[in-house]
Amino acid sequence: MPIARPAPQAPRVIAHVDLDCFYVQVEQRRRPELRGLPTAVVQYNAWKGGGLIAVGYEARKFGVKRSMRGDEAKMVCPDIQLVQVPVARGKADLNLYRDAGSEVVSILAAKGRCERASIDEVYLDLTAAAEQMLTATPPDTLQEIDEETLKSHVLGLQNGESVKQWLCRTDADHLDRLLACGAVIVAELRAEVLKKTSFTCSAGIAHNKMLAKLASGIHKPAQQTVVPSSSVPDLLGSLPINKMKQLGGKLGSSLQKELGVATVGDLLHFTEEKLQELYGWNTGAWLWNIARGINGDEVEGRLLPKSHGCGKTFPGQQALKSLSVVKHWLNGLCEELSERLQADLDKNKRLAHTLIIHADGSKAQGALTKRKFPSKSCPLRYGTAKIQEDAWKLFESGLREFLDLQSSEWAVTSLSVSASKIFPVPTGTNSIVKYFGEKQQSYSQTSEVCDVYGEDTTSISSSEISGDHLSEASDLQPVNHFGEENNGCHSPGMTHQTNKCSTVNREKGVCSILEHFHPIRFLKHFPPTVDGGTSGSKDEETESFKNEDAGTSPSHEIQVDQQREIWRFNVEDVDLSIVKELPPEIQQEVQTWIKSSKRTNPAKRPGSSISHYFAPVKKS
Ligand code: DCP
Repeated sequence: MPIARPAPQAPRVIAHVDLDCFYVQVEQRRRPELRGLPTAVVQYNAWKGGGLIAVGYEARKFGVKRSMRGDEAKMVCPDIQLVQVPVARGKADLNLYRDAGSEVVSILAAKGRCERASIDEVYLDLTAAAEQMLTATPPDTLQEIDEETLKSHVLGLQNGESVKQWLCRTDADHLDRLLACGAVIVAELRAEVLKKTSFTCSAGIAHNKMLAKLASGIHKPAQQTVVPSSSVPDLLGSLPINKMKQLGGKLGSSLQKELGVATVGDLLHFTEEKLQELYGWNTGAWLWNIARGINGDEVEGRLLPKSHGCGKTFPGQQALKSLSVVKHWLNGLCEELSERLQADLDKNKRLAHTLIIHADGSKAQGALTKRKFPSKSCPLRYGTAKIQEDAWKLFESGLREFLDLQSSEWAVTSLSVSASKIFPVPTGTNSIVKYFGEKQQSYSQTSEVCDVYGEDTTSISSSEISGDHLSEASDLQPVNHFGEENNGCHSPGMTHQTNKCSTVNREKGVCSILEHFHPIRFLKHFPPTVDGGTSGSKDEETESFKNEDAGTSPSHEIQVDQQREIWRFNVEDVDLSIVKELPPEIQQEVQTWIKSSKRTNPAKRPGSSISHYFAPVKKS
């Protein structure tokens, strides 16, 4: 759902950079003999020459389109070079393209806050760089303006004014002068990308994300378009409503059918109150804003994806009809996901917290329920075998619900696994309580949306699962569980415990770390194991909990028995350097536990530290 955000107080300069026919460029760099030739990248699936997923601009001149299959493309362009997308584990392997996208991101990020919006798209907030340029070296003071900047398209140029004249106007308002600086900066960045990667890209430069994104697609390939404020009414007045992001679906159709709105500019005929009356307060306000080109969305400083996912479709005859075949494919997807999670951990020191599986399926005709295959999620355990095990349990659980206890024939037509809630590994200033807070938060969050026993996830759609989930919006941000004002007693995300903390501990006069270990019902289903794991059914979990503890002396554990529920924690898992960061009263409390525990049993269990929790399971 779109969110209505007011226009920012100060003007911004935002660029949207989009790589041209991206997969084709990556393949042409890999195989230079393809440069200049009509080229397309085809999906893995040889049927009718494979489906085209990227079409080079030389091939587009012949009328080749992404909707075609290879055979069809050959009919309109006999010389077309069809390159198959790399394949691993029987499905497309996009790592080559992801890595190529990362190369570009690292160049663009040099000039301002950078948000990687998809595998080949980036938003940049260039406000500071543009302000600085305007103060130090505005375009009119430059001895020469480079060719690439002069090739910019400036929307709404009047009376035969040239781009150079527009860029160098000294009587222009501050907004336009900032945009002129933005145009120079983006042209430099695009030249840098070309030099370092050999990729061309196109860009839009405007005062907000929405307008920058609209502009980047107007002139392609290898061009840039500037949107001065004065050109916005004309731009939106001619923009079909379904071309606007978030208006391609039901909302856009409703506007067309119910209100007769054909272009975004047509929305100007409605008051904000009317739009809110029809579509609700938020959506109504958002529609009113976009009609005027107002968009307050921030460029998020994010160079890495918010989630990782991989999936595969099995259309028609390829549909999966037995558990063993599903397991085969699911295992392959989990293996890929696990590799990517591990690479993210190694390279970026980030950990994912939630595993999600999504499937689409069909049932035999005459099945009693029309229920869709539900998405399922659970806390994520690192290690391929564990991800496979958990994903399989999630699938089985989803299948049970899908069939609604009826035994009917079924077929799976798409399958995907993804990992979300990816946060940096807590280090240095992160306290142990933050660490536990996040774990609890993660568990409780997941228990709210779904678990292996019941609810469906609503956070992720199949379309989002096809690759890097750069646009997923539901991720929690890491939370400072030890804010200055709360003295370690209050923890966002643990609000159910806050009252208890303030009442119980006010009586004691000290806030106890025990509060943060307070068990929640969900832990019964997913007890933390030595490696932070979860297990399947309730009975198995209890057993698993015991098994995991089998080699451990009970005296090495803190047992917190509250309300007859037990939360155990290995004392040796406490990283002493982290304990030192806790508030003094809690430090004292933990130190007392540690001392008493060591007195009871001085035996040392090897390799046990909090970092051990994160240690990935070695692949067998
Ligand atoms: N892609 C895909 N399947 C799709 C659409 C796109 O696999 N249905 C991949 C191939 C594209 C890449 O994503 O190269 C980026 O998609 P874009 O929509 O940005 O299209 P291109 O970059 O190919 O072309 P353009 O120059 O029009 O942006």
